[in-house]
Order: sequence, then C-alpha cells, then structure tokens
Amino acid sequence: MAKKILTLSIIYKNNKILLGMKKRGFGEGRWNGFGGKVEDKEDIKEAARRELREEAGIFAKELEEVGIINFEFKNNPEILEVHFFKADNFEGEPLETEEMKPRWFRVKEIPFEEMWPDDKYWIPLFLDNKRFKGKFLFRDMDKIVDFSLKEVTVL
Ligand code: 6OG
Repeated sequence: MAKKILTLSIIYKNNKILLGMKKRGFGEGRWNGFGGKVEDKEDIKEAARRELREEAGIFAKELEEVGIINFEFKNNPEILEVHFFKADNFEGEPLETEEMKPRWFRVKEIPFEEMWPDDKYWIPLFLDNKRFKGKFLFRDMDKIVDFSLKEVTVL
C-alpha cells in the first residue's frame, strides 16, 4: 500500500503553542502545526525544520520527535505516516506565508473545533510531554470511524 511520510511540528513555549491557519491545500481552513511531505532521501527531522522555515519563517535548532500517527481515509489506499515534532525554542519571528497564518494559543484556548478531529486525542499527550503512536481511520475529512492511540516510551 502506498505510504506518504509527512511531518508536523508544534512550538510549545511559555504555556502557549504556535499553530498556523492552513490557507490552501490539504487541511485548508484548519489550525494545525507546520509541516508537509518529506522529500525522497530527505532526513525526516530535516524535513520538519525545512517546513517550519518555509511555512512560518522560523528556524528550530532542537526539534524532538514525539509521536508517529498513521492516517487512512476510507476508499483511499494511501497511508499518511505523520511524524510529530516539538520545539521549545526557535530563531526568527513567525510570519504569515502563502500557506499558513501563524498565531499563538494559550493551551486552555486551543481551537479544537477548527482543527483536525484527531487533534483532541493526541494534543493532551503532546502537552504532557508524552510520546505517542497511533492510527486513525477517517471517513471524508471530518469523521473518525476508528482509531487507536497509545503512549510509548520509545518511538
Ligand atoms: P501538505 O500536504 O500541506 O501537508 N496532516 C494532519 N494533521 C492532523 N492534525 N491531522 C490529520 O489527520 C492530518 N493529515 C495530515 C501533515 C499536510 C500537513 O497536514 C498534516 C502535514 O503537516 C488526517 O504538505
């Protein structure tokens, strides 16, 4: 089955997280971390750094991989393997790009209603400094029909 490797990075600093409103393409209209497709032969963490730079204009030297989730959509054989990264520091100032409009959210004000429906499950683990692995099966873009998610010590 075809598998696509993607990254998703969230900056978590001073009890706030940095999200971006996706302005176009997959996930348009939703707040999400920054990320995208890993290129052929590209290191996954390097890809995460590149996407943070391209989509938010910031450079994160120390990125920690904290989770891996496989996403599948009914009637679509492609699996999206998303690698999640966290950083508490970065250089530069987040700026709006063609793809994303960045904004800081206090952890108590995370806009789950305007995010992918899986986020309410893994974000609490993310905020709690846990590592996680899981898979989600979607019908269309907004219904989870099945999922599993567990905390792990090693990815
Ligand atoms: P581009 O195709 O724009 O990258 N992504 C998801 N993020 C969440 N929270 N839930 C999902 O559930 C997702 N599926 C994909 C990975 C797409 C970006 O969207 C993330 C990438 O960061 C289905 O290059």
